[in-house]
Amino acid sequence: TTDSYQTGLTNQVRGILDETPAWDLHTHLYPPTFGTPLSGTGQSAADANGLMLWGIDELLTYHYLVAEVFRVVPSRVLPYADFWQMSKREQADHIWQHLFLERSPISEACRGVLTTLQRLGLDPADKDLDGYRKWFAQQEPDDHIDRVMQAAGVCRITMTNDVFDDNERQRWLADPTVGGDSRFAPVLRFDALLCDWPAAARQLADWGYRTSETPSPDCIAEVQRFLREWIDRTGAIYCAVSLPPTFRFEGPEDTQLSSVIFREAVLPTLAERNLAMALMIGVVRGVNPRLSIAGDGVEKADVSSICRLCTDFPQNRFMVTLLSRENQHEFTVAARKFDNLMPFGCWWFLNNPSLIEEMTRMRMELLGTSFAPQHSDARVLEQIVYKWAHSREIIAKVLADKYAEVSRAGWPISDEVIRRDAKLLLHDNFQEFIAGR
Ligand code: RAT
Ligand code: ZN
Repeated sequence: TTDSYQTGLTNQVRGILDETPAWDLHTHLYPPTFGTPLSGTGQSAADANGLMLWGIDELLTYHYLVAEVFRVVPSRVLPYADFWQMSKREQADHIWQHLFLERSPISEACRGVLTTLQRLGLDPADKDLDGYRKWFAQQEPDDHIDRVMQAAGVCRITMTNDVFDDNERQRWLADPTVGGDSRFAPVLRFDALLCDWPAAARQLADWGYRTSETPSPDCIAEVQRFLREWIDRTGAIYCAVSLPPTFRFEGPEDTQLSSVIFREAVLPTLAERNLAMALMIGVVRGVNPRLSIAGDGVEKADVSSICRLCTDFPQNRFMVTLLSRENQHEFTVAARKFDNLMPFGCWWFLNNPSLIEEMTRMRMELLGTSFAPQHSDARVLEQIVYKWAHSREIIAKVLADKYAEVSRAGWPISDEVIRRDAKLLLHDNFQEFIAGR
């Protein structure tokens, strides 16, 4: 029957997708060389400001869950400042109590913790937070990364290396080999250059670059020198910024300082180095600043600015993801017009099953297999397990529907065909795009 044919096909596609290694093209994860705040048994002393976040307390205090717990225990009851003063462990206890024990953990971020525990071989039904803590404390971080990548089906993790984050910057300066773990690919991130040029100009001047608030040709040359030095130091495979919904690019006449920096310093340097530029557009920072990193929101971005960039800079390649659902159709159509534009991922507030399905379906219908459907945006190592498990399931479902449609039109689908397409979607489209092929 058609129904059992469809079920068989979905299982076949799911099986192949599960076996196909994914290159996670945007995360906030780091190898142990950047320091790890949770010391396992095999590990030297913990580094309180270490950047490699992992373990159950980090999973439970993910900023998505911080936002959710304040809906249940409002700041009228537990003031924001009191929450932020709690230790990580106390925050985790609080979130576990209110979002997992006293309510059902059905939000995507809660469910993610369950999937992660389960796929690491722990039993969510134990509801034994201290038991989970013991298990994580027994893991040696370096081996644990291998195990987690295996469980997630991820063969490479892409970092976000923020040059304006002092904690991270110092680590690159102190140890040139800090980024040498081949499981992790570096990405140079510099939001401040495009979001707050006057502040960035002062910072660069402090670091010894001859920058000024009004970008003269000399200043542009200095920003280029800064970018080249950090591209070389990190070995970045692409460069990235996240931008507010108000971001506009209006061509050569645009006199906004950040546009001048983008046009004259950033894009020419990237073209010279053959590096793609990732733009993540639509975040409104600090809608509720008292929630700190959990307090950002979303608004619609301007797709015509992306088209303008792709037109004016044919020597550059743009990887783009937009945070607003309302932008997705217009943006996917834009991707049909520009071969130097690669749509990627279902970002942040869009990383929910219903929206992933809708976006993936639309992208396949408009772009075939020529896009990068997902990235994890993981901040805590083990999150790649659930983010990829949940997304693979949806990508499989949509892909199977599409295969069923073409096979009804007489086009044969085989394991080999599915394997080829899975590899494109989870790995090769991104790899080829950043390589400039
Ligand atoms: O998804 C997130 O965790 C956000 O907080 C941001 O990191 C966002 O993904 C970004 O890269 O700016
Ligand atoms: Zn991110």
